[in-house]
Parts: sequence; C-alpha cells; structure tokens
Amino acid sequence: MKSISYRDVDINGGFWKNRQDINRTVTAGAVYDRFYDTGRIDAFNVNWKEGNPDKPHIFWDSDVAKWMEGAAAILSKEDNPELEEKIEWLIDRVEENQLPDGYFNIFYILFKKDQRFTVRSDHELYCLGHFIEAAVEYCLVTGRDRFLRLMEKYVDLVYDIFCVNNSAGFTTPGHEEIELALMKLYRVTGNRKHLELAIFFIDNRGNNNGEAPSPYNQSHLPVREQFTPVGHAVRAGYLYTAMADVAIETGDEKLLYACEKLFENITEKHMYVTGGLGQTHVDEAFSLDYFLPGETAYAETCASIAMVFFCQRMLELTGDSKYADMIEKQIYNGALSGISLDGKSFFYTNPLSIDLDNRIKDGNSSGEDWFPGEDRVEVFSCSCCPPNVLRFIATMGSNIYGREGDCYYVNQFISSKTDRISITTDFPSGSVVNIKADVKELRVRIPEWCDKFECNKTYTTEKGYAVITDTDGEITVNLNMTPVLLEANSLVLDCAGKAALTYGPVVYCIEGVDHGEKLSQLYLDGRLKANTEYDEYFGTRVITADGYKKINQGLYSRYSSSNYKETRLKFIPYFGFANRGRSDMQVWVKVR
Ligand code: FUB
Ligand code: ZN
Repeated sequence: MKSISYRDVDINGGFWKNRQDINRTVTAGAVYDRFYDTGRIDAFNVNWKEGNPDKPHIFWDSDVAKWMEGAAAILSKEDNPELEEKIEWLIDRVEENQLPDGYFNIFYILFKKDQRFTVRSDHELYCLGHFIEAAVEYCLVTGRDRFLRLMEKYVDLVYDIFCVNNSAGFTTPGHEEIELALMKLYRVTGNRKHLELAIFFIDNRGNNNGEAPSPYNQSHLPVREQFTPVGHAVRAGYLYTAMADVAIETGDEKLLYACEKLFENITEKHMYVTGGLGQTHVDEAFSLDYFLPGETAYAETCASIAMVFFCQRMLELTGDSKYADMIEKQIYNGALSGISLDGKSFFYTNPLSIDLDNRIKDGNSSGEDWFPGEDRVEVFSCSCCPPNVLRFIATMGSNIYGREGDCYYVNQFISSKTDRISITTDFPSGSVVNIKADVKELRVRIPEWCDKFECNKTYTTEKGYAVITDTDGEITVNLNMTPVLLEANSLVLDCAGKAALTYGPVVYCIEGVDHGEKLSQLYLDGRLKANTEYDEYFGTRVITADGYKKINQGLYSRYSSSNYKETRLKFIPYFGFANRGRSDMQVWVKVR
C-alpha cells in the first residue's frame, strides 16, 4: 500500500481541522519567533563572533530545518507570503554560506571548519538529514528546486567522503536521521547515489568499522540482528524508519523481519500506554523490559513522532492495520501531548504521573532525583520537539488514506477529502464515520480497541481491515465507543492495582485541578460507571466516573472499607493535561 500524501488530502472539519488551524495560525509563527529570539535564525548569517550572545549550537540547523519543513507543508494548503519569505530568506543564507564543495553546517563553518566529519557525535549528518527533508518538501510544495539542488550538492560531497574516499573519521552517523531523509531524496530524484548512501549508513551500523559499538546509538549490532529496541529512543525511531524505507525499496526480507521484531518488542515491553517511548532520562533511552515508571517517564515527543514515521513505512510494507493502530495511538496521545492546546508551548518529555509535592529536586533531597517537566514551555535550549510537532501536525493528512491499485484504504478517521474518497466524522468524540468512495474496493481499518464494529455494507476482514466491495452510496461505520478500562501486565510494577481509562484511542488522566485533593487519595470504581460529554476546551469528550476518596486515619490504620467515601472522578484526555496551570496528574489510577 502507498499512503496518499497530505498534499493531496484536505482535512476539512472536526478535531484535526481545529488542530491544523492552530498549527498554521499560531504554532508556525510562535516556533519561528522563539527561534528568532534565541539566535537560531540569525545564526544562518554564519557571522557569529566571540562576545556576541547566542552562540550557535551543533544542531540548531536541524531545529530551523524542521521548522522550514513544517512551514513548507503549511504552504501546500494556503498561500502565505510571509511564511514563504521567511523560508526563502533562510535558503538565501544557506546558498550564500554553503562552501564551494557543497558543505553547509553553521557550527562547523564557524568553529571547526578544518575538522569536518571527524566527531561522530557532532550531528553534522543529522542536520543535513533535516535540511534534505525540508528541501524535498519545499520543492514538492512549491515546484522550486533551488534548496533541493543545494542539498544535492552537499549530499554529493558526503557520498564522496563516505562511500568513495573513506576519509571521514567514522562510517555511520552518531544520530540517525540522514538515512530516512536520503530515502525521501531518492524518491524525488531517482538518483541511485542517494539510495546507495542511505544503504551504506544502514549497513555499516554495528559493523565495528572503527567506531565504538554502542547501544546508545544502535551500533551495538548490525541492523539485521537488532530485534530489541535499545538506546536513545529518537535515534532508534529514525533508524527503524529508514530500515523500513530501505525494505520498501529493495524488498530486503531480513530488514523487514528486524523491523517487525522491533515493533513487536517495543509495543509489548517498552512502551507507555500513551505510546510514550524512552523509559529513562539516562541517555533518553529505552530500558529494561516492563520498566515503565510513570513519574519519571522520558517519553520524548520526538520519539512518539519517530514511531509514527516508522509505522507509516511498516503500514506501507505490510498493509497490516496494527501499524495504523499505533499511528492512531500516537497522534491522539504521546505525540499530541507534546503541544499545548493553544499551540504555543511544548513538552519535551511526557510523564504519565505528576505529584508536585513529591518533586523535591530543588529542595532538601540529595538532588539526584530527576523528573520530567511539569509545564510546557515555548522553547528549550535543546528545542528539537517544537518544530517536529509543527511538521507532524502540518502533514497529518498523510496518515488518512492509502492506495494499492484499485483498492483504497481508510487508515484514520479524520474528516477530509482526497480525489476519490471523503470522510465526515466527529471522531474521536463521536463513533460514526461517514465515507463516500468512488473506488472499486475500500478497506476500512477496524481499530484494535473496537469491540463492536458496525458497517451498513457487507464486508469481509483482512489484516485488520473491513474489505468493502459495494461502495455505492454512503458507507457508514459505527465504532461504538464507550469508556474502557485498561490494566497493565503485572510485571509493570508502577501500574499494579491501577487502571487507565480510554475512550476509543484516547487515553485519559485525572488532574489535581479538577479534584482539589491529593490524587493519591483517589480510587476508581472498577465496575466503571462512567458518563461522557463533549468538552469544547479539549475538543473531545471528558469522562466522569464513580470512585472513592480515602479518608486517612493517621499514618497507619486498620484496613476498613469505611475509610473510602464515594466520589466522582473527572477524566480529561491525556493530550490536554497541564493546560490549566501546574497540577498533579495521573494516567494510571488506583482501582477498588
Ligand atoms: O540530539 C538531537 C535531538 O535532541 C535528539 O533527538 C533529542 O533527543 C534531543 O537530545
Ligand atoms: Zn525532541
């Protein structure tokens, strides 16, 4: 199956139209302005001098490149001369400052011109990767290829250095990203060198070619022998995406097998219920099987976005709905929680539990505790996530439809239109999805969380899709969503005796701001007596459910059910937490 690009899909109503409007009218400008304030834009003049503020950082280029890619995607839907001018200004600076042999990296040109490609961890190839992605997108959207040509020249240089002269100090990037970008480039240029270079970086990883094998950047083993996710979660996600990309292009069965195993292992042993990836702040990394502490979750926004990229490729490779299920989990939870409802501020890490009183890191503790941020902020010193969210929301349309010959796929339930199909729905608040499709065969995903999938047409099922051949008239699907309680495997110590409330794909949480007491005093009634109602502020439903408040009797007391007073708990969508001030929060709530 091939996904239909967001460029050919218009999201025209409902939840995601609202989020895209905010992305376009608020986020694009807000991220740019913060990058401007922090010197990231001015850095493109490549004239920073000692004594000036805002010394350029090794991967600022990538922050701005991601912004350019997101802005280009926004331009595909609407003329915006101001945005276009900003992108063109940045391209002018790249052109002006690119070295004659094609090299461009602000930090290296300023400070380490003679040491290019000597330090593996310095992100030169990572930055180039993001520039390539931006250049491809800008070219596809505007038809103008100036930026693309500049990057192709740089890629030619990298090809010579790595594949022909072997003159770099390392063979594979310290932070993956260029591999997937080269695959995008190859798909627009058709230039075999771009594919070869991507394969070179993938095949050499873990082969011990002079660089220390390290799980941190997934070079502990050759990629075809990697079945368990290790190391830095964003790096891993970008690598797995590129592995799947190469498998798509070359039919490499071993790569596909490794990707399938990695997906299985990630989702069965290493992922938070929100889709969050990165179990520990140490190395921003995957960790032991079933080690999923909520309060110290790393769950970087970029890692969830990388998982979406990986699943997009796996979905194309296999046509299996489980990858679209995972995309859905990420887009409504782990990735979406990365941005505030007003579109201006961001989480880098996404905890599943916050107890503000327990955060003693600044006070009388040993200072060794680490906790994720409790507030979203507008810009970070390491600001990879904000522009990633920008491009992720701007390109949301690419997740909705797929096609293979005469057969079309509906992968996500988002009000939208492409040439031969349209969807109208108020999902994820509502359960009904209306589809019009002028196609021979339509495959509609049956979500893994859906217990009662109903359709007004007869269908067979294959790989998690309802296969509909009578496509005349309107196709109406009812997903019959109700609140559902999830429990975790008992090996997840942090979740013992607790449940997480979901409604369709959306994971919910309780916040201190709605309860006025310590959340640790609250219990959910496991019989689940819940009501839902649409809430304008969150753009989907909130849920109230029966529960209990524990009345404490001193430090210890005899266990007695009379200590538990009936109360109602209010659940809000997890993606919306921390929007109403700093507050305690829990996804996993104790059950009795
Ligand atoms: O190193 C570049 C990016 O910054 C990584 O992907 C993020 O985890 C953050 O460390
Ligand atoms: Zn990030």
